[in-house]
Amino acid sequence: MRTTVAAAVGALVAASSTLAAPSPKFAYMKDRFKSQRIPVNFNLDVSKNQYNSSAYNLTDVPAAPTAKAPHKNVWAGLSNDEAAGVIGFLHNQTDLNLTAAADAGPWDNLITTLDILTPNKTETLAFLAGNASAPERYAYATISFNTIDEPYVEDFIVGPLPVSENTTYAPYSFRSTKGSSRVRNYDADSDKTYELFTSTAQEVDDIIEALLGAPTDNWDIWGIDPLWHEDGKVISWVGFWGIPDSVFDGQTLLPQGIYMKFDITGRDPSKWEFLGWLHNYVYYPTTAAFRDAWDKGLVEMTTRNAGMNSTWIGTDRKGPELPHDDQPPPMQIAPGGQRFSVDEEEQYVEWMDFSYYWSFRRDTGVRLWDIKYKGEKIIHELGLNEALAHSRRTWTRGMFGPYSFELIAGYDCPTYAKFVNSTFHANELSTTHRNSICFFEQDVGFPMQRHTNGVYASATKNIAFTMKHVSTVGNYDYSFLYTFYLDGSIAVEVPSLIMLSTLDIQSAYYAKNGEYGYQIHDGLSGSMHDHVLNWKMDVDILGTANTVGFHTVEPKTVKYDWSPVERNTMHLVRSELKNEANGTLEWSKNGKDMVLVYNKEEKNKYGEERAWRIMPHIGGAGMFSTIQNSTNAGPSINFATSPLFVTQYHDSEFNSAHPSSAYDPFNPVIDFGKYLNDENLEQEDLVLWFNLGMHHVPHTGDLGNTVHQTAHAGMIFSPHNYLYSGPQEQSSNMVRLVYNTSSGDATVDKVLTFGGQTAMGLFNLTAIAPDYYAYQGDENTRKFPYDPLHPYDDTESIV
Ligand SMILES: *[C@@H]1O[C@H](CO)[C@@H](O)[C@H](O)[C@H]1NC(C)=O
Ligand SMILES: *[C@@H]1O[C@H](CO)[C@@H](O)[C@H](O)[C@H]1NC(C)=O
Ligand SMILES: *[C@@H]1O[C@H](CO)[C@@H](O)[C@H](O)[C@H]1NC(C)=O
Ligand SMILES: *[C@@H]1O[C@H](CO)[C@@H](O)[C@H](O)[C@H]1NC(C)=O
Ligand SMILES: *[C@@H]1O[C@H](CO)[C@@H](O)[C@H](O)[C@H]1NC(C)=O
Ligand SMILES: *[C@@H]1O[C@H](CO)[C@@H](O)[C@H](O)[C@H]1NC(C)=O
Ligand SMILES: *[C@@H]1O[C@H](CO)[C@@H](O)[C@H](O)[C@H]1NC(C)=O
Ligand SMILES: *[C@@H]1O[C@H](CO)[C@@H](O)[C@H](O)[C@H]1NC(C)=O
Ligand SMILES: *[C@@H]1O[C@H](CO)[C@@H](O)[C@H](O)[C@H]1NC(C)=O
Ligand SMILES: *[C@@H]1O[C@H](CO)[C@@H](O)[C@H](O)[C@H]1NC(C)=O
Ligand SMILES: *[C@@H]1O[C@H](CO)[C@@H](O)[C@H](O)[C@H]1NC(C)=O
Ligand SMILES: *[C@@H]1O[C@H](CO)[C@@H](O)[C@H](O)[C@H]1NC(C)=O
Ligand SMILES: [Cu+2]
Repeated sequence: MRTTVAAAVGALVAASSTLAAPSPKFAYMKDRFKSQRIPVNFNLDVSKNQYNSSAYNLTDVPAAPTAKAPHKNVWAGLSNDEAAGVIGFLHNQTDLNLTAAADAGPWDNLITTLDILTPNKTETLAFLAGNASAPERYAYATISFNTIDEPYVEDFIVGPLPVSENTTYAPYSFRSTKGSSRVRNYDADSDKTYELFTSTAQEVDDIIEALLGAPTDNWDIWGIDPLWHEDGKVISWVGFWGIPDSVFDGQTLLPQGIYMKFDITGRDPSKWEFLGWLHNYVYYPTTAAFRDAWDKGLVEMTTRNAGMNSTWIGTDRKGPELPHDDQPPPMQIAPGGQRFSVDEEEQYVEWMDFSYYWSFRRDTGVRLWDIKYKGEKIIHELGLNEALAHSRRTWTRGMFGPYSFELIAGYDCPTYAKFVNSTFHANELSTTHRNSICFFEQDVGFPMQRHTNGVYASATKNIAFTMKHVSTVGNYDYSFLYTFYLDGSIAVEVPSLIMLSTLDIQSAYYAKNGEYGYQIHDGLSGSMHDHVLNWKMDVDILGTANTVGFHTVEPKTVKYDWSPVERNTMHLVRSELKNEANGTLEWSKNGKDMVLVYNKEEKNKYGEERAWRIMPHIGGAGMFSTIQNSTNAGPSINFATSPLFVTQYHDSEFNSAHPSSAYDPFNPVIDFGKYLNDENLEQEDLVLWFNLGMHHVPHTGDLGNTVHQTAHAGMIFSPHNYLYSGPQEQSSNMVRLVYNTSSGDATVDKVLTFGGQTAMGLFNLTAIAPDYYAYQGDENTRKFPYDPLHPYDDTESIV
């Protein structure tokens, strides 16, 4: 039997790699293979499968295939016309008292963002099953209400679309755990607070100049986000930051170690208060106290973080050139052309036995929908919910769409990738990022399967299909990859490249700081923090009634009839998740649990559930926030408290976080903790929420950028007893070399290629060299007033 042979060969390999000379046992095994008469052809048609040196002519590359989506993409974002209709409709609602975004000041109401309201799954499934027409389209708009003393933001549902006499608007509250998406905005007056920050600093301009080398005007001054809430007061900590003397935006590497604390409660600047100076771990509660200490020579002069005029914050090549590095490196080409099909109109893709739809949202970027494998749905929805950077400061954004810029062919994606646009709507503008999503196949670099024995050597290429986009949110560049493999696996990966962040209060400066990070440059500590990225995976394995099972390997001591002594062995223990009370999970120590999802009614012929397994794949998969019960972010980041959660699906439990929560983190629109109650998880529609990320203690290697190689995390989802064998066996890109075993020297008698084609001929690399001068910026179309023929271009105002 196959497994027996594999086990025997495993032993053989182990023996040969550990022993210098073949042991008698090894020799015996080798002979056994030699004498074995393995039929080389099985039932293959050898003439068809024999290696043909002229198999594939490069001059004859087929055109890229196109797909026709089986149905309308009901998750697709708003079209420009839909967005314009919604904005025009809202401006007509006198109750909202809106000012055009382009004219709005801090005391005007305005529409900030607009997106599709994802339809309820119940309606969507009926449509997908052909039982109902497509769900009506609705938008949701986030409106900032600023004409009042207690400003707030709130989301509104607008629809049905397109706008007609039937269109109405109403607060969007059914997906909030507090029953409302209204959030107080405590930071509506940044123009006025900025005036206060600078005028306060200017009072000690002489000290600033003596400590930092230049007076206040020469520094950027900005505060924390979100603001802190202490004893009912709204607190801003404000720091001095160096202004880089180049195009490199390394400002977050240039904290100057002087901080001011303000109480900016309310909208009346006359009631705001300066609360103190912080320098070198000494807190001065008044400017007078700071000046007094200075005059007495008690303020210690510390090493300056004066890097703005040097190249260390930049990303350009530095240092001696590496050997042979001036020669072009290996590269991948696609000699056979594109082997997947895309329906750009409906945002639908097919590759091998996979198909799915995609959508693009302003808050979370790309999402995948209705992922099918071999014709069966396995995942209804897969996408990012929120990313968190947390230390003594906290940072969440919920805005990955706006920063999903054009990709760099040949670097982000191979030159042969298919590139498509993405569009988002904010500030009454619709912005299209050209070529910001790419699709490509590539050879992963190691075979999907390989084997050598006494009579043959075989291998299957590991060709994977990836969809990718990159969001550069401030100083973080997150690459988001969805990769599909021939063995049925689907991986979610985030290599993130971080223009190093040192946003922590005080600890960013190097002083007395070993407990919070390493000193990484003159006057600079790489302050430690966590990155947590939360994902939603709405699984539907052979129907929506699903169960999570744990198949755990445990040690066991057994007394067998056939053995006089007890034997220490291992066994498989099966259990199932019953209830959301137990739905907060950690990855088990020693990887002993296999976490499976299946429909209990769907067993294979051996009586095993046809399952899919989720497991950590790369790097910081399965991590979670070190800081629990965050003093900064409170319940708004409850999604980050454990590596994996399982909940029962509800149309109302759509996301684990909400972008507006950062305004008032202790009263979040969505408190993910509230999703976990006592609901049943057995044979229900289930959602898995998992975290990827890293505990980031920046070291000198993080300068100027934290690199993708180690700041990389991924999760993988694979068939488990789902099929009767490994589906990679279907790939034609497999070879088997059959040796002649009769003579002493191995010679290859036959090469079986199974229909796979070897590309032959000359490939014109010039024709695929990217034209980097064709890289383009954004295209913006103003929606109010709306004039699609005269797009308005302003690449600065991207939110
Ligand atoms: C090899 O390929 C060429 C060109 O496609 C074809 O004409 C020929 O029949 C093939 N030979 C075999 C043995 O398949
Ligand atoms: C490949 O195509 C070129 C150009 O059409 C032709 O000259 C050449 O004969 C072809 N080679 C084979 C093996 O078919
Ligand atoms: C808004 O009101 C104006 C004036 O009544 C009307 O012409 C326009 O069609 C309305 N727009 C929408 C989208 O309702
Ligand atoms: C409408 O907004 C303006 C500012 O844009 C404000 O001055 C005015 O008081 C508001 N009207 C009402 C009725 O709230
Ligand atoms: C669609 O209709 C069929 C036949 O009435 C029913 O069995 C099935 O459950 C329906 N599916 C959905 C998703 O509505
Ligand atoms: C508005 O709703 C009514 C009643 O449902 C319907 O008859 C009419 O066709 C709708 N109008 C539009 C423009 O959809
Ligand atoms: C940086 O360079 C500018 C001139 O390019 C100079 O004016 C400034 O003083 C320099 N700053 C520091 C901190 O060296
Ligand atoms: C991508 O965006 C550019 C610029 O707006 C546009 O010219 C092009 O047609 C778009 N491509 C598609 C497929 O929509
Ligand atoms: C499930 O949670 C309940 C309540 O927290 C606890 O008593 C029980 O032991 C848990 N069961 C399992 C299997 O973990
Ligand atoms: C979170 O911290 C607050 C304040 O320190 C405390 O009152 C509360 O009990 C804590 N909650 C949990 C769940 O630990
Ligand atoms: C979607 O589901 C929510 C929550 O169950 C419900 O309140 C809402 O009415 C549904 N929307 C539609 C259009 O059915
Ligand atoms: C290779 O491609 C370049 C650019 O498309 C073209 O100018 C050149 O003629 C091609 N060379 C050959 C040998 O086909
Ligand atoms: Cu980091």
